[in-house]
Amino acid sequence: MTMDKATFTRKFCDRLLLVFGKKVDNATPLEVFQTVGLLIRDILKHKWKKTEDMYQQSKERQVYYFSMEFLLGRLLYSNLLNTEMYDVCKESIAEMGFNFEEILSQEHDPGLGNGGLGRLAACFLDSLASLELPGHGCGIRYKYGLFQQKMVDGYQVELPDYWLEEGYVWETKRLDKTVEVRFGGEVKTSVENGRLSFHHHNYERVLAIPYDIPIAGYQNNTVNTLRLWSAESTSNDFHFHSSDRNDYYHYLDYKQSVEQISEFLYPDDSYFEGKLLRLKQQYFLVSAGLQSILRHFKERNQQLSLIPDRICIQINDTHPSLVVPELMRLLLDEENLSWEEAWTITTKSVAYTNHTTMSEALEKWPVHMMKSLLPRIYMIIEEINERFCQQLWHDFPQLRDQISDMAIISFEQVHMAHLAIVGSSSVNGVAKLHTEILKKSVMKPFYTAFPKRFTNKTNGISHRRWLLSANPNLADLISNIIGKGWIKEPKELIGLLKYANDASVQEQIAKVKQENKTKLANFIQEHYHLTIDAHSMFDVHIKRLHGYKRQLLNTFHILHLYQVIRAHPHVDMAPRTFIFAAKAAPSYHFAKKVIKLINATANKINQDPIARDKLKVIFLENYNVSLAEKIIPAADVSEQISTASKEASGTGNMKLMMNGALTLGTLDGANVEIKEMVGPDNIFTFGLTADEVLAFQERGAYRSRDIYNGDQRIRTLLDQLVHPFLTNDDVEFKDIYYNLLYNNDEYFVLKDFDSYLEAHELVEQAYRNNQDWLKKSITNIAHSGKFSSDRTISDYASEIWNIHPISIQE
Ligand code: 26W
Repeated sequence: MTMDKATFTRKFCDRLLLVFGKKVDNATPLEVFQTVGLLIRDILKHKWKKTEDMYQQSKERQVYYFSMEFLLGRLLYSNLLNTEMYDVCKESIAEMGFNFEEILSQEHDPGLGNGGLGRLAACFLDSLASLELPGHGCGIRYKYGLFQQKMVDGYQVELPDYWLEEGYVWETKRLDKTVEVRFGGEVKTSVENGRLSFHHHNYERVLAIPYDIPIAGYQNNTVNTLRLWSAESTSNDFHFHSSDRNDYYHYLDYKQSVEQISEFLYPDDSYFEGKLLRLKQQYFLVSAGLQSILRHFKERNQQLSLIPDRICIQINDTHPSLVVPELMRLLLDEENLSWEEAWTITTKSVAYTNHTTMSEALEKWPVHMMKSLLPRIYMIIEEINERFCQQLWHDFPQLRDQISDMAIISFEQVHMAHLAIVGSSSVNGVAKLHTEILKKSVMKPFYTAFPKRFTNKTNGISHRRWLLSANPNLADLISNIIGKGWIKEPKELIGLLKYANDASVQEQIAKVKQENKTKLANFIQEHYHLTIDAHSMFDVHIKRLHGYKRQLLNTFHILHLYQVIRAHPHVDMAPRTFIFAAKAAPSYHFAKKVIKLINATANKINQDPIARDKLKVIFLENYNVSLAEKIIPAADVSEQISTASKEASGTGNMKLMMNGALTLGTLDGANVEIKEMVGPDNIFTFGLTADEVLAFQERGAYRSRDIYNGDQRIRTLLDQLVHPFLTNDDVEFKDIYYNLLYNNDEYFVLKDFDSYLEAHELVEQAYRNNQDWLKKSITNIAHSGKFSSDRTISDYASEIWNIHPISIQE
């Protein structure tokens, strides 16, 4: 159902009047955005209903992607493309006298995720719908998303992100789909008809209210659902007419404790903290999601044994791994199945994706917490554990001495990764190297016991968001050269390869890149009052701030370059602009110091006339999806420099490659596969390999102090940290200094420094040979089709989910 411009404009004016009581000449940009959003939502609603009906009738399996995070980004632009309303809307808006870009920027970017894991979930939803696959998201509607980051005197300051302030135009509240989730209390048992029954008493009741967001496929009729749950209180349990005058206060306490559950997203990324509220959030998501799926299933089916044929639940890391005991609970206690029946259904329906091997990120809940918050769930976990350990003892004699390492409950902790592996039929890593590390080390005994369960699914990104929408000029150029087929079949990007040496194509690619760089330079001028040379090399390091991602190594390289310039003011080098953007977890002291260091470095260098036309450094605040969309199209160099073995995959590497940036990276995560695709001439790799890092760690053979002693450049850099050089004092960066020298540099920053500098030399040489650089750039774009999430989702669909496209007829 598309519309012509006149109809669109007329409907727009009607809606504007109806909703805001305004005429076009006095509407604000926000009102215009919301009105357009409502009109596009109307279009989607028809298709949404059709999709739901078709799925309801079909016997095909559907997948539910359970995730604590969905980092969607703004939706208007992509929904306009998806519904083929882009041109009509843009022209109509312009004719009414509004600035289209300004209207788009009114949409509050929902920050319901931390980083890679949440953004991956959003790319997957996009690909599921675009491939006409029946797949939905299940998450939490946090009232506050990831904090907004402000820089104050070079320090990160966190402000609340109240993203719902103006309402969220894409969501629909579904009160009729409310379910109840229970916390705390006690469990009593009784024997009824010869069967042990479990009764839950004195629990706290929490209402879970779903808000649905339509997820539209690209120019097809599929509209899937992202269902986000909000926690609300119920007043049913309170008898306000009783004589106890404290009832009212008890009620308010209860209301507050319930609403807290979906209040905010935890800002921790790759670091586990055993906070009770977080455990509440996880169970809330899992219980609400499963109840609603089962209810829906039972509307269509009688036989519960059909569940695995109709439903698949993918869990995004271990955060939703309570699906295993919760599904067991529902089947045992509510549906009266036997343990064996329930276990077969559960394990056949659940699949688990691991996103990290770092021990500090692995979730282990204290037994006492689980027991008191979720008494029945804990009983079920105990039983799962008991049976699993028995099975190991009987079926895997070679693993007998490892049972305590593999147990789900040990040392008074519940190991969620073990629960997830035991309770599912599939375990996957997110890049080849990462999956090998899981199999060879982190999950080795599980792999020995269940080799077939483990597979790799290398991550991908939505080429529609990260190329078609974020970089429309490049997208148009590509379509002019190889046709539009790549939008639906991203593999077709490979057609560009034969133009890699074509002077005219190179020139056009260069022109688009230059326009994007100028646009970013203007943005920086406007918002930061900093002039950067739009013709300098844009070297980009954008991702969460974490020790293992080594923003510190990048900063040391910059400080080293500065040192060289100060010693040789006329040194011949390509002018460079270093661009950072990153949020640090509010309690991650070291990461916040690195932010301050980057800002202090920027301050020093940007003000020094000696460095004026060679070096600029800028830290862009509040990194989020919308900012990424501005930076990535303008990047020349993509910094992917994690300590090898630590970055499970990385997805920023893919986004930047797809936009023609060249990777400067370690052989970590998906960088390895990018290198395999583009070949060694079209990527710059350096540093320790994953095997070397793991060997150093095992043998305890690394000594950062030796490197400090043996390398004058490093001594100079580190000593600057504890002298008044970047700031006026000598204490600001002492923690970084101590971390490197006294804590033995956990992430091998000093070890990889030399090799990183050499790689940078090669980058510079390559950049100076403009034609050769463009050839490399085009080669990267051409090979990036492999890293579309369409490929990833096709792999999940055929190898894990066993789901098939359902074409929705108009
Ligand atoms: C419990 C604390 C916590 C929070 C978040 C632990 C772990 C996480 C996530 C697993 C962190 C994360 O986002 N991991 C990233 O996932 C991406 C998608 O697979 C990968 O590309 C990144 O390499 C990985 O760091």
